Amino acid sequence: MISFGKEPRLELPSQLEALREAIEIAEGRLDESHVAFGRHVVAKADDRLRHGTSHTLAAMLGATGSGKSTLTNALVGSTVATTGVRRPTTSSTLACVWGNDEDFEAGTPLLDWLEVASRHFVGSDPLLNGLVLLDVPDHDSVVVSHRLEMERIAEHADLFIWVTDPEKYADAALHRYLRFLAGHEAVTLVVLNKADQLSPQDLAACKADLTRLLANDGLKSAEVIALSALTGDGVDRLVADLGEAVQAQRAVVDRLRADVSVAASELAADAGRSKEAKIRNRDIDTLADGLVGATGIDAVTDAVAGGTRRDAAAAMGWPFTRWAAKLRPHPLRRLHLDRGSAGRTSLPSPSGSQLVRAEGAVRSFTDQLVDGLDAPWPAVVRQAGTPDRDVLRDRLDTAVANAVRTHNQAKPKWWAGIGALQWLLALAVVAGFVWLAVLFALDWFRVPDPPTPQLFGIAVPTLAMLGGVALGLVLSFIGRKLATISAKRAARSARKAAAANVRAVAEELIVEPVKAELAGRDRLLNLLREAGADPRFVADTARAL
Ligand SMILES: Nc1nc2c(ncn2[C@@H]2O[C@H](COP(=O)(O)OP(=O)(O)OP(=O)(O)O)[C@@H](O)[C@H]2O)c(=O)[nH]1
Ligand SMILES: [Mg+2]
Repeated sequence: MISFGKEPRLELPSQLEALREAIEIAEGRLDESHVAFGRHVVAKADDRLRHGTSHTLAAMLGATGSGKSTLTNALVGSTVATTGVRRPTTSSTLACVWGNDEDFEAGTPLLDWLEVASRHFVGSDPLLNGLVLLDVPDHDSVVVSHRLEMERIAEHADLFIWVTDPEKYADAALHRYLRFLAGHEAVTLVVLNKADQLSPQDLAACKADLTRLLANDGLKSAEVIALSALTGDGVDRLVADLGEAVQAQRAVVDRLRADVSVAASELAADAGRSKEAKIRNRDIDTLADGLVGATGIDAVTDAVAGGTRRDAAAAMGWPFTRWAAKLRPHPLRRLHLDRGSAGRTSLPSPSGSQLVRAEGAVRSFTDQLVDGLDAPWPAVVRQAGTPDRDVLRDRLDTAVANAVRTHNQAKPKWWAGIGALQWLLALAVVAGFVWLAVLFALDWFRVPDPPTPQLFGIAVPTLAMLGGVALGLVLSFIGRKLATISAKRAARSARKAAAANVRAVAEELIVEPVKAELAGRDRLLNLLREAGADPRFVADTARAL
């Protein structure tokens, strides 16, 4: 009996879809040959399903002389296949089709796809209608083309009938193929032919031995059908099994489902075990901190502080010396960081050690994430989370520059107040000076002095001039002190804004790609499970069929 096994969770179309999507993710990440095998399986399944499931391609496979052609004739009921003593006999595949005329017609595209030219129309048999029996060349003669043809047909068949005999049933060549078929048990029949050559006891022993060997190959529930193609003994049992398979029209789907499972299993073996890799907020903080340190942020905040002090001096300084503050270039403009500037800053390029620190921060971030993940994910995640050095440098530079450029560089209102006071005091100084100059001139021309008002016993012009100078200097001293506090505050908030921008860059260039890679990995593992991955089916050589 063909065992159809446990009903898998998903039907073939869903399994195929899962494999198709898994391959997209696996591309470039998992073993290239396994990805290629998966693609091949999907393409073959699409091709086979296009021809429907009403015909079942049953391939007669086995060593030369095992009796494949004789058994074909026995099943057909007449001599359609050449049998012989001279080995090997069959050199090209013969297809025998059961059914009515329409069935034969309908099977033509399928046989064209299979590229089998010799076709025999058997006729109608209610049990076997829909069966396409393929008498295939051997796999073990010296003729290499026979083996290639056998493998080609086995690749496309829906059902395998492995024919062996008491002499050859333990041959390594046969069991090498059978081992590839782990996972294909539902579509595998094993025939022990030439039963007529053995006594009932020897036949039972031989059958038991072959059953044991099959179990070793991974075909644990395979049943051996002992028969004689020559005498016809036991052939009815094979006919019954074939009839059941053809009626159920399940072999096409079961064969493809087994292929999909094998392909998924190989990819799953590459993809490793599933293990959660969580990105914590504090890890992103540490990463962002590490990157801020690599941006030359100190030079920037120094420039912000210096710029603030310079602006404060220009706004609140002593009017008679205020112009001097404007002679020096503005620190922010010098770094190309003033409001309205664009493009790269003139910050010095990060030093070697700064870059090493930045890359170290990136590496620590990815390293702790991939710790404990199976290959290839540590390398894949590291690569996803390692931005190009120049890109990272440019983006960090822009992040810092934008933070400062869009940062509030407006001058506080109280600066204007103190500035106005300074002008008033300067006006008093000038007025006092002019007044005194007039008095001096009058005295010089011996014109009698007009009465000069006094305050606290000092002439008002003198008081205005000296008091204005003294108060102006004191006010500019106080202004400088207050500007220092403003400068510190501005530097602090510029640093905060720059750090926020750097964090956004870290999220975009490092965290998000890493997240996407980890999500892709989880998705891939799920898809492979859906496609029917099973560790028992992993045999690299499965693609030989
Ligand atoms: N005694 C005995 N001989 C058989 C039986 N089946 C086949 N033979 C003989 O085994 C020889 C080979 O049979 P074939 O049917 O040509 O074998 P084949 O597997 O098609 O061989 P290739 O086409 O070379 O791969 C022939 O001489 C058959 O008569 C059987 O059940 N009993
Ligand atoms: Mg033959």
